[in-house]
Order: sequence, then C-alpha cells, then structure tokens
Amino acid sequence: MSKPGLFITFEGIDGSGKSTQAKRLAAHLQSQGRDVVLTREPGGSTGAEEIRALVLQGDPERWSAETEILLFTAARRDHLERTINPALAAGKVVICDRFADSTRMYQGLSRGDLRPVVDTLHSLMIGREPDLTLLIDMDPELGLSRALSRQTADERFEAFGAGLQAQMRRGFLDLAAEFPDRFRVIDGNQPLDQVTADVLTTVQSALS
Ligand code: T5A
Repeated sequence: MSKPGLFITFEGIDGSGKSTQAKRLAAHLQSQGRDVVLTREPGGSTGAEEIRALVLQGDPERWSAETEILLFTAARRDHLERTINPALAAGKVVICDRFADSTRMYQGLSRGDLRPVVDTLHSLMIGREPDLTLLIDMDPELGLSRALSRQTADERFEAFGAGLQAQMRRGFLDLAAEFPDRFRVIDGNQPLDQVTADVLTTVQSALS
C-alpha cells in the first residue's frame, strides 16, 4: 500500500535557518526512500514565482498590507493547485519553506490587526493547513544579521529592521501556542547540526 502524503512547513523570522533545515530534512527523508518535494513561499510554481518578485523586490512601502494579503494568497493558491496538492495526492512528503502562517504574521500583524482578513481569505481560497509546522525560533538581532548577510534582491521585509523581527518572533510563538497540534518549536540559536538533529527527531516522531 502506498504511504499517505505529508505536508510539513518551516516558519520563523528572516534568517532563522529555515531554508538550510528544509534542505537537510529533504535530503534525510530522500535517503530513507521517501519521495520528497522541497518548495518555498512565496513561490513554488511558475506563476507564484512571478508574484514573488512583485512582493519581495522594490520599495519597502510599495504595497499596502491589504494588497499584499491578496498577492501572497494568489501566489499560494497557484502553488497549492499546481505543486502541493498533486504531490500530496501522489503520496509524497511536501516540505515548504513558509506557508500561510507567514501571511498571518507579516501581513496580519505588522501594520495593524489584519489577522481576521488573512484568516477569512485563507479559508475561502486555501482551506488547508500543514500536517506539521516546525517553528525555528531564534534571537531577532542574530536572525536579521544572518538574513542581511545573504545580499539577495528579495530583501523588502528585511528592510523593515529589528523591530519587525522582534514583533514577528513574538507573533510566531503566540501562533505556536494557538495551534499546538501541528506546531513544534525548535531552538534555532544552537549550532546548525544540533538544530538539524532536533528537526529530524521531531519529524521522525510525526512520521511514525
Ligand atoms: N513573507 C512570506 C510574507 O511577508 N508573507 C508571506 O505570506 C510569505 C510566505 C521571504 C519574505 O517574505 C515574507 C517573509 C520574508 O521576509 P525569503 O527571501 O524567502 O523571503 O527569506 P526568508 O524566508 O526570510 O529566509 P532567509 O533566507 O532570510 O532565512 P532562512 O531561510 O530562515 O535562513 P537560511 O537557512 O537561509 O540561513 C541564513 C544564514 O544563516 C546560516 C546559513 O548558513 C545562512 O548563511 N545559518 C546558521 N548559522 C549558524 N548557526 C545556525 N544554526 C544557522 N542556521 C542558518
């Protein structure tokens, strides 16, 4: 009998190590014979990658929070239809670097309380939560310095600075408390290999 699909997301502030841990988890599961799709948001499908450039590049004040909610949700819908749902239906493990929890935080909290708008649009257009969400929690100042050291074009949100990072860290921890069934908090302040060990232990127990 084929194994059921599993949808795992990584969340956390910028520079917390999500992409590195997502890649390591994918490699580990592949080495165990699991069929894995490693993807990211915003992006993960052709159309969503086009929207990614619109939302992450350019003037930090380019969009209102409301417009961003629409753009991120449009990208997510395309990603879900074309990448995530087909992979899950085929019994694959989908590992996604950020998903709807990021919209709940970045658009829902950073410029007023728009969380109800995010949640309403999410239930209308997405209607799916991950099976497991790994929150890589870490010191906001360190996360920001790591994120800025990458020097990519996609740095609109990093431009909002340390205040936003601290607010997002608090918000993510609150979200983990709100959804304890699917969230697991990992200490991202540890050395890379120790963070990976914690991620693998957590996922292994979810898979079994
Ligand atoms: N966004 C996204 C929204 O506003 N709304 C949404 O709905 C969504 C989906 C995405 C931006 O979009 C926003 C949030 C974000 O601001 P992005 O370019 O995809 O932007 O960047 P991030 O998701 O923020 O990811 P980053 O690349 O900045 O950070 P990661 O993935 O958390 O960290 P990673 O793995 O790239 O590591 C950063 C550096 O730190 C080192 C790594 O080697 C790397 O150099 N590192 C460690 N060093 C020491 N010890 C450790 N434990 C380390 N872990 C990593």
